[in-house]
Amino acid sequence: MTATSPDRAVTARPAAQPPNYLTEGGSTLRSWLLTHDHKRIAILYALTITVFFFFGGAAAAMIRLNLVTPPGIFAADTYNRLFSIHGIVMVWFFLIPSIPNTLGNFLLPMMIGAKDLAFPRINLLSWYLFVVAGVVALVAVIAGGVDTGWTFYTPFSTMYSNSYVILAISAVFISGFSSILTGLNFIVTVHRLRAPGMTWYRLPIFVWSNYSTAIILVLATPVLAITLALLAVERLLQVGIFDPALGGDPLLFQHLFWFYSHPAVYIMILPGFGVISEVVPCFSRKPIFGYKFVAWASVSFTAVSFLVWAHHMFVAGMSVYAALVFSLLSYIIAVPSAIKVFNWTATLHKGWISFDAPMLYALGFIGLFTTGGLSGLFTANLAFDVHVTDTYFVVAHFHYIMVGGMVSAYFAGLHFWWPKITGRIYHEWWARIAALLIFVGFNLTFFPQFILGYLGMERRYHSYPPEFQFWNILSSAGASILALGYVMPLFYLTWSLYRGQRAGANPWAATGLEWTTPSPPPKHNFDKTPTVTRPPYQYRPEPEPQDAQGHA
Ligand code: HEM
Ligand SMILES: [Cu+2]
Repeated sequence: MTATSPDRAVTARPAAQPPNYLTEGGSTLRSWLLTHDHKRIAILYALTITVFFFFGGAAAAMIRLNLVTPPGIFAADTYNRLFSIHGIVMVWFFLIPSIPNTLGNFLLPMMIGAKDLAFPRINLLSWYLFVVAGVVALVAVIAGGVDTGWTFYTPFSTMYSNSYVILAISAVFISGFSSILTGLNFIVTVHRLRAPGMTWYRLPIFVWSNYSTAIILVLATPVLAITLALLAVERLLQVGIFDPALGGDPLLFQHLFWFYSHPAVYIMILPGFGVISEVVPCFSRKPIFGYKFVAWASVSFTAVSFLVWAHHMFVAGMSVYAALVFSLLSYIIAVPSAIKVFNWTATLHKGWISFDAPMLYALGFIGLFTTGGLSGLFTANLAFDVHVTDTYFVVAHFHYIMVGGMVSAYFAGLHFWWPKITGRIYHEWWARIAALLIFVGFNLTFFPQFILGYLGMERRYHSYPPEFQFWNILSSAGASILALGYVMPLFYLTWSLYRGQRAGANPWAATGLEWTTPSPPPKHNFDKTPTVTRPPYQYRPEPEPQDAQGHA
């Protein structure tokens, strides 16, 4: 489909739009800041996390700038603060809230035929907590920063670091409450507010994914909260919990931290799986292959993600037998991931594929996530991991998944639902160019890091031996392309808000209840609660009569 395809049902109608959630209820700042509408709260979140994304991105740019030539332009201490704030902001203030709180908030009620989330006020509270947490994080940075890395390992963080650890962990602690409230809200909504006929097996995979994410949010986040509270107790009161000099156990911190943080990586990636599972069937014009397997693969992460945390600790000094068990369990977690990749691929097979921007991002996701997942199998291998722990190999692994995968999925979703959310159509060609730049820039940035790690370049150092410079230059060059790719949507998406064509109700001819509403949707989503009679993804594997253009 191209931007001019009649299938988009573009109404070049300059007249006033029918009332929708953007106009109903007022357009004052107050009406936004006190809104209970899940769609407006989604927009508030989107604006907030965009700020954090570029803030974290700025830190990343400085890191890559520093690494162009050893010994770099920043002192070791400044460098430590840069990568710490980069990690903290990207993990807790971008990745974790990214899809659930923006697209999830907007779409979850619409996809199940509900008027809102179960607890609209708590939803707003959740955003306020997030903003307070973000402000505390910024205060920590302005005060002088934190130098522990996003992992806050003890006893460095409790006894030795003289940076603003307490402020930083308070920020993460508060954001945790926001996560828990969102999780609870999603779980109750999916259980209680499904429209008549919306049985579990008629739920879009996006709902299954966000539901599974919500369960992990609720189960894992309290563990992080307790761990950070204990950290604060040791730092402030010198009570021996983690510091061996005080009779504590530093391994305990690592166990507790990763008991949260491994499941948290699935908090970050699962909603991305959900987006891809919507986009791939739509642009292949086929039902998703193996719906039940994909759905249950999502849910299985809520259990298996809690069983592998100690694979982050293979060299930390735990028993070799324990390491063996965690290594084996880590291989198991690859199974549901692989199921998803196989099923998306099978969905593409013999599909009527079109390469619109959301699909380009989605295809990018599949390739990059698979690369990240396969490198995870390398690190899950005990003998190999001893060699690459704390090197750039691990940095490459998780960036392939979290940036190549998750950020691409966020962009796929943002472009896919942009016409629904804003009622406008962005410029397709700019969007395709951005998707391509992001894919190329990403690989150029992070593939060299696999090589660097394998060659032995340690992570978290401001300088490195000269023989590593070649790959570092490539990586920094790639980062410039990547940055350009990330900045472009800011412009063409904003432009579309003012000058873009108006979108019809269903510009992609997609299935799903959200597409049955006007774009942008009215405040209460549905005038009449819909009754669901069919499973999702009832696409026909053939060209729509009008949209033969632009298909490959
Ligand atoms: C196929 C499934 C996966 C396997 C087998 C796997 C395995 C591993 C292992 C063994 C490590 C530790 C390496 C080391 O420190 O030496 C690791 C690190 C990491 N993985 Fe994965 N992983 C998988 C998927 C994921 C996913 C889906 C994400 C994120 C969405 C992720 C994010 C991370 C992060 C953030 C780290 C590094 C943490 C740090 O030290 O800062 N992984 N992975
Ligand atoms: Cu892990």
